[in-house]
Amino acid sequence: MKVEDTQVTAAIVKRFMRDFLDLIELDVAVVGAGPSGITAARYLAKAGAKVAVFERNLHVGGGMWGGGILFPRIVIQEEAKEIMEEVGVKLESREAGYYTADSVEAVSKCTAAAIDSGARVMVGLTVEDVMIRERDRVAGVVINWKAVELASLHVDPLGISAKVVIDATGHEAAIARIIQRKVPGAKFPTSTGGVMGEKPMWAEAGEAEIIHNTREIYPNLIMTGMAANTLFGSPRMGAIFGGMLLSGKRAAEVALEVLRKKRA
Ligand code: 48F
Repeated sequence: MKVEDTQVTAAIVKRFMRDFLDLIELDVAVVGAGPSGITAARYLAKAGAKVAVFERNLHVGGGMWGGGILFPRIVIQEEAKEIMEEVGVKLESREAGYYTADSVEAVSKCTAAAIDSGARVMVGLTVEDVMIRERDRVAGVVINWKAVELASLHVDPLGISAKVVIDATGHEAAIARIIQRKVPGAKFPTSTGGVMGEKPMWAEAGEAEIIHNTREIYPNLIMTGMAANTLFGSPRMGAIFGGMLLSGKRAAEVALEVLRKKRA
């Protein structure tokens, strides 16, 4: 078979540019491709929303790949069993209510299902800022290559518009922190009005609080996953992932509600 190097170049550039141009105006931009972000993206795409996930690493999966201390197995509770089964993850149960899964299988199948549902997953891109309109409304994300950030190059970023942004950045709650830093007077519905920071590990409390913490905390900005617990000062929970999956599903519901209100 004849292979022309320049044709390979042209095919990649043309395909990437076409795909990229198609996502510069989104219904929902999800920041972070961990379990909560990927799950939110799948439910949103399934419901017909135009959604893209921006992940700074080249790999997806966030903290789910490594299981507990690099034992690549994760625990899921009964309440989230269905979310794993929908994407075909095999679950084992030795004790009532606790299921285990292979974390590599879980990340791969959750991601494949999100993409098959129509979600776009962009890797190697850091969300370094947000776009704010009318002073207090999130209107999109500002992206740059993580490689640019690592090399400390002075390169300007690009803006992507989104009707809703989901902060699925895990322990950092990076998007909420950007707003706290850059928008004077911004107040979140926490007891301090700011990002409270996660509390020490307590799986039961963290899992119990995460769904309540999954909500719109600033116009058009929804928190999900560990970022939601970091915002509201709830505990972390270690290698149990039911709450992350349920929070991702809930974030998609909240985002669809925000989109519905905008259309009405
Ligand atoms: O940390 P992560 O997996 O978040 P999650 O979905 O799940 C948390 C669990 O993995 C675990 C846990 C279980 O009980 O507590 O920690 O809440 O995934 C967050 C993803 O966001 C990316 C980061 O690389 C990771 O893959 N990320 C963080 N900040 C940015 C970002 C950013 N500014 N731009 C793009 N990606």
